[in-house]
Amino acid sequence: MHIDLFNEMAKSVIDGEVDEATNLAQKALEQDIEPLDAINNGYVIGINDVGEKFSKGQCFLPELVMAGEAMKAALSVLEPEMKKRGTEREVLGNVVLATIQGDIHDIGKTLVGIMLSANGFRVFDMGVDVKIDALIQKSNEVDANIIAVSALLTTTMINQRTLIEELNKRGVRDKVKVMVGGAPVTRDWADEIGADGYSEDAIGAVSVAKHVLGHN
Ligand code: B1M
Repeated sequence: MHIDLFNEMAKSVIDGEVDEATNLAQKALEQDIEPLDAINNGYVIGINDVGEKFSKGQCFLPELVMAGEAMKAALSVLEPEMKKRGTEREVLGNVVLATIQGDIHDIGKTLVGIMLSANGFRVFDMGVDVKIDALIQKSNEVDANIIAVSALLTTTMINQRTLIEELNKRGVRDKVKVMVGGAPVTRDWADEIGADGYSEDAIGAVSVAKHVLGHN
């Protein structure tokens, strides 16, 4: 059922075709296909394929970024319709996402956000250079299950530690899991600072997020 259309959706993401992804999402609505089916059977297949290829070094960053753009374009057509129909996806958890204080690198963090939301997490992307206090406030406000922080500089990864220390100081460390990532971040660093999860890439961040919340 609708297999050809789903395949075209996956391909539009793999090819990074924003207009095509948008058109196919509109076509799905015209054909009365459930938006959730279009997302799960079409676009998610595409973004996961590109994510896996990227982590194996089989495709380049611009392809991943374009795939993310196509995915976002399709979701922007389908998600409002899902809200109207009351068929919103099962939410696996609320994630407050940011690049940590002092750091303005955006791309990796945004890809992590795309992969997490494509796979069922509700992501509150606070952008870059986000102060620790603001992260904790947002986490309280949206009752976050995970605070996910990216750092690209050896000078800013230290703020991932400060975040965890601050959560401890405020007595809220047990209320939220902390995931860390970014080019200079390693599993050893994550263990040293007491983070709950670490992934070296955006596709891995999905399984780590599921794992820390006990979804697998
Ligand atoms: Co900057 N920069 N940069 N930079 N920059 C690096 C990181 C650097 C390694 C370049 C170098 O010297 N070789 C170096 C850091 C050195 C260090 O500390 N060890 C560096 C520097 C020094 C700087 C400035 C200080 C330069 C200056 O002004 N003197 C400055 C920083 C300013 C600041 O932040 N306060 C700066 C600025 C910039 C630009 C603005 C020009 C630009 C960013 C544009 C933007 O983001 N919109 C930029 C860029 C593009 C880079 C490089 C070239 C590429 C970063 C990138 O986007 N990678 C980078 C060199 C490099 O890494 N090759 C470099 C692609 C992206 C997909 O990968 O972000 O690693 P990444 O994300 C991956 C994984 O790490 C993981 O998943 C992603 C996808 O698989 N991941 C997570 C990321 N976050 C995760 C979170 C998770 C889980 C996984 O869970 C929470």
